[in-house]
Amino acid sequence: MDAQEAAPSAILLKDYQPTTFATEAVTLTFELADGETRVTAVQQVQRRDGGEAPADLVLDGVDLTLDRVSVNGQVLGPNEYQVDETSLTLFAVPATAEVEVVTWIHPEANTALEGLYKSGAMYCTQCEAEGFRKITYYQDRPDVLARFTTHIVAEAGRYPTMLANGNCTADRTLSDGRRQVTWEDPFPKPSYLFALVAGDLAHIEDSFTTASGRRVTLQIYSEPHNIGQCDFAMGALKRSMRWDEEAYGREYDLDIFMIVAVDDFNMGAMENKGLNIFNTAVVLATPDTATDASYQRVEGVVAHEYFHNWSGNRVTCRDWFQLSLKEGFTVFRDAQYSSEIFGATDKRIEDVSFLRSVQFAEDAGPLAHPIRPDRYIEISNFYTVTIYEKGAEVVGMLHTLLGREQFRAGSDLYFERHDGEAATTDDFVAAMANASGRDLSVFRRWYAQAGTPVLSVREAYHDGELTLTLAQTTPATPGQPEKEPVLIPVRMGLLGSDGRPLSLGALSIRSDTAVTHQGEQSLLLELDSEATELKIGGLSEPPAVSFLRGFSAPVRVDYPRPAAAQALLVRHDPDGFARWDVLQDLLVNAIFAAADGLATAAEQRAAVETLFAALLDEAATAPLAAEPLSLLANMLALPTENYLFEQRDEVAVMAVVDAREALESSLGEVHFERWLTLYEAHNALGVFEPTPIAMARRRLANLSLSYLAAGAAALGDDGLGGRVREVLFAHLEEADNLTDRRGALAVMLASPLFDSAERRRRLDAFYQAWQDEALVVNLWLQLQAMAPQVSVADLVALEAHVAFDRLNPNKVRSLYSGFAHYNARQFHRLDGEGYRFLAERVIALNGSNPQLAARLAIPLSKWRSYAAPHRDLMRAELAAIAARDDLSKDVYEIVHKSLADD
Ligand code: B3K
Ligand code: ZN
Repeated sequence: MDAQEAAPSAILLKDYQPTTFATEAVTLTFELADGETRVTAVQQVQRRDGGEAPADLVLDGVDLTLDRVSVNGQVLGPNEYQVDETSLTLFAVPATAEVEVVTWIHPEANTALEGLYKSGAMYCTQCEAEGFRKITYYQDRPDVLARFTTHIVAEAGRYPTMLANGNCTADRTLSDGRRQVTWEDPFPKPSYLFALVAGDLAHIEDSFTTASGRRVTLQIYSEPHNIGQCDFAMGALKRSMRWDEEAYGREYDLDIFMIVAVDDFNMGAMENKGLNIFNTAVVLATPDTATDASYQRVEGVVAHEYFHNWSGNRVTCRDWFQLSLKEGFTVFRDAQYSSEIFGATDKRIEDVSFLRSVQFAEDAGPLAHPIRPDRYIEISNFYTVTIYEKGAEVVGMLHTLLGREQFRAGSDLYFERHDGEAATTDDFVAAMANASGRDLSVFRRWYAQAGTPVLSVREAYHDGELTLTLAQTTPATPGQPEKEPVLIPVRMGLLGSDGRPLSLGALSIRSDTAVTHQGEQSLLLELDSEATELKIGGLSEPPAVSFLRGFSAPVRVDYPRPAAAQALLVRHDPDGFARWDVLQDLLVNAIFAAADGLATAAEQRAAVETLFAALLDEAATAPLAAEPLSLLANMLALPTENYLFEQRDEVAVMAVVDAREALESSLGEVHFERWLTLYEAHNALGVFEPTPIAMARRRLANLSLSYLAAGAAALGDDGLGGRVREVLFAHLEEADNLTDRRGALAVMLASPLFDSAERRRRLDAFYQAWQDEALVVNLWLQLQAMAPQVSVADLVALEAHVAFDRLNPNKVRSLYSGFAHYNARQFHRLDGEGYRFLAERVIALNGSNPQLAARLAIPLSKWRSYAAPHRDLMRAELAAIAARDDLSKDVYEIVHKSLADD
């Protein structure tokens, strides 16, 4: 097969056509047995256009062994149908017909974890996006909505737990002694929401009474040894159910809602109707097995999947180009929810950090695509930060522009109009436009246009008047050389030189674009053209401009501001997000000044040190409350390496990593006593609680530890070094939770205060203590993969460790992605060994789990943003993958796009 022949073809949005036949109902019978599972699918199909003539019915199917197919009870002969690698075509099917298809499948050999597969001894499914076609021949697309009945048949006693979507309507013994359990889902749904689980599972149970008084049974299932770790998720589920009623008027609709935790899962979780399936990593949580970040993730993902019951299931997507319709909206909803639970500023900073380091990078690289793409080769590659996180930002901008009440009216209208339908992103925007009466035609460009807009801002002050000149451009992205202006909502305010916010009502504000007051101290500016001016008169001095508060639009801002104004904003801006944001900018510039050897580097570092002194003093006197402490914990953390890399073209990796470390050391050194005070004030809080205040305090304590270690090493004082070592040992040994253990271990693995023998001892002891907890062992693998001195040989040794399993995505991500995403020093080694290690793993996984392999390759796709020799070494590895003729569509698409136009 030559490469040309092998090139998979793209699916295009413009080719969308509804199917000829609707599938109204389907009854599935699964006969589960070792080695061979038989699936019988009986489908009621009907021509959509009311026509009476017979027509061909095309069913999707992959990796299936067809046993027989019949139409209206007649088994078809060989010339009445045709099978190929991806479909089964039945010729001349009557306008209304019952189609029965019997297939054989092999779940135990399914390592791709799509369709029906086994995780340990348990059978489970993952059908989104196109997994159902690996179960039976079916019109496997989201705009075919059918009522599902599922019979699960297996040897009695073998699988005490047998679950599917909907309500359980029968449980009986068949004449041959096998057990048959029946589930019926009254809500028509696309096949991607189908789910089945069979195993010997434990469960916890609770209930929830909906606003209209219906009692819903809630169950969480897991393997028996994990069942003690499900209570937190149950609490999160009940909180989410209440919240969706209150915030969006959405009630749950079945009598039962189930979550099943599985170890082997490609993603986080899946919103199958009434039967969510979760990766154990986002459902299990106890103090010893989950970090604070994991607790937050469990809360957020449980909510996210639950919220999909409306935004995704009741109203689903017409086609996969509309994926952001359900994902962007649901991420926005779960972020609103988590903001209420954990604190709005903290959540916003976390989300924006992620967006700016990962999504902006994607949008600036060869894999850039709009939130509503118009072509794909493999849809699994489009579950991206752009579809999810940028999609959520776009929904968030609608919320900002419309305001809370009109946004809610738009959401109500959207659900009312499209309940039970498969909709488009256009439908969503139309509902928002209709409910608010706003013209959203310029806004819609966000859906079709890729790339991150750059907003340039220049300020001038004369005679009591501030003029802001604003201009937007969006850089070209693959396939989109020309861009149009988009509608950018900018929230802003002004501060006087005393640090007080100015009252805007008393000032004269003029602009050729819409400006609205949001309270006394904040404006909302709507930029919808390439350039605009804002004039604010009646000022008594040049103000400090607090710009893009709360990150009101997903744009890059190029706004050179006077240093004094920046320092003032860092200290006094009432918008916590803006304080953090301005400080990030100062830190980024200080690090790059050092990396580039600029003459101003020392001065910039000194300015940062002065600001840190003020922030550390603020921390010492701040009230013991979550909001101020978590903001300070965010502000005192240096920008991540990935965020730094994203800020420049042709990044000289080691110079940046060194400069970042040097800044950490000098901040640790000059403020050593302050860090110690901060550590002592917030460490060891007594009994563990997963509350926002306790989390903020643990963050401050752990952050202090890393500065203390860096500072002690920089000071080169043996006495201080010894003291910090003891503090770290105690932190590790006395911890009653995984956050603190992880914090101490991570510092030990990076700090020169520890030698390799000491590190080994601590790692071994940690493994001994937690070897039975898979999630903790994964964290142990990841910590080692991230350690700055880990060698490729060490990684290979870890692959051979009993704790590793190449078929388990969590373990693969811990080791390989931990290394490629979070270990800049070793991944970007100048001998190219880090890149080769990753590329070889991509090739190894290409056959067993294509989805996972494709994701693993993504760090290499960014080769153009690094300086030589990195870029050439990375490209060579991509080329080596691309040269193979056995690539899955998933990996093919990523590597070929990454190399395009080269
Ligand atoms: N909808 C699923 C993602 C499925 C991914 C399939 N490759 C999880 C979520 O976004 O809620
Ligand atoms: Zn989702």
